[in-house]
Amino acid sequence: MTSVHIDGAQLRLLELPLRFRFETSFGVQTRRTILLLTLRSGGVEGYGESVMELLPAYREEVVPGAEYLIRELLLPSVLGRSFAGPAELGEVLAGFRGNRMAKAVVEMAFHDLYARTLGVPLRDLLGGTRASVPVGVSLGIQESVDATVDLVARHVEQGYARIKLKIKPGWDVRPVAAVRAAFPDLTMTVDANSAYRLSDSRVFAALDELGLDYIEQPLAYDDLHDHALLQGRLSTPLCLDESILSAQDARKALASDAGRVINVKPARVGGHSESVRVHAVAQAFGAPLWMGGMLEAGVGRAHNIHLATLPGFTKPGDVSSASRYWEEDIVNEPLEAEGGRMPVPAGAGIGVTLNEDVLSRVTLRSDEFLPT
Ligand code: OSB
Ligand code: MG
Repeated sequence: MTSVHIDGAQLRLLELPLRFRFETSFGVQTRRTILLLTLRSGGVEGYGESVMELLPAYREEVVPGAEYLIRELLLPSVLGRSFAGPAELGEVLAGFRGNRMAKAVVEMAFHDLYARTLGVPLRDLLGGTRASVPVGVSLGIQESVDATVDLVARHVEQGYARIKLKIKPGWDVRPVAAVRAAFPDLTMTVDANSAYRLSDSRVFAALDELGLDYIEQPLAYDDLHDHALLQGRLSTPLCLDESILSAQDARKALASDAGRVINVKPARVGGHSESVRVHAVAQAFGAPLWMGGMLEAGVGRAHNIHLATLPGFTKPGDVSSASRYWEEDIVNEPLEAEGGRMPVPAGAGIGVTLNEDVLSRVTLRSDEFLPT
């Protein structure tokens, strides 16, 4: 087993403007604030990108908290040490509770570093096989029903294999029914980001009639119990996103029928190793998976694509073309979908290189770390 010694790190804070205003039930995003971690070993580098936001809206973690933990706790506990693989590094991180998104920055950067040291694509290290992965697109809340139908039409033309519409109370059945009327055969889903309660039975009954592939995270992020009650009343499968932070969460959710589909975001569950365990649980239950997204820039997007090559990721993911999110991405390689599929970036590790020119313009802060 190859041992990789972490001999240096760089942590950058970036601010990247989105090409669109992204409205969900929990708020509006117009930019991403990103922690970009480089781990070094000899001449080799591995990269990790954060997904948490500035405010605790999707889950609890926030950028300043993650930055503090990465600097003061996570990097000091791995710098200057050798690991015989990602599992060994994972054991160190498992010594700290929660904060899975912060840990995932380090865990995923190490996966990339380790795969690049071995000279293999990250996909191979994770047990993936496919050369491309199925992709859909997640569309934010628009200002009118007409604007929603137009936006869907543009993305259908681009070949996305599934359209997901963000919904919130007051913006649900009307836009979704209009899109369904315009596109009777479209593979469609909705994502509520925890905005509803079990008592919103009229909305759920109406959505249940619209031929949705699934309803994503309708109820509270910490409430599997009510999701199970709701699933019992609907024929449309529920998909869990925010509720699943681990393979154990996935097991409990699937065993109690709180959902029948799982959105995997490696950053949400603490990284690739836990994602592979979530995948194994879902496979054991016969539940389909798909790759979620958190509006990632090129590093996070490349990580997600590699993980999505595992065989259980049968439904289209939210790893859409990078050019729809960014005027300029932080990596040199274009990550563009075609015909509803995203090709896996070729080469070792995650298969992308940093665009230092773009990075120099979007970096707010940068710090170097050496073993003490
Ligand atoms: O719930 O899946 C979500 C973006 C930010 C936070 C949460 C979610 C999302 C998306 C966008 O739906 C997916 C993407 O295009 O990256
Ligand atoms: Mg979601």
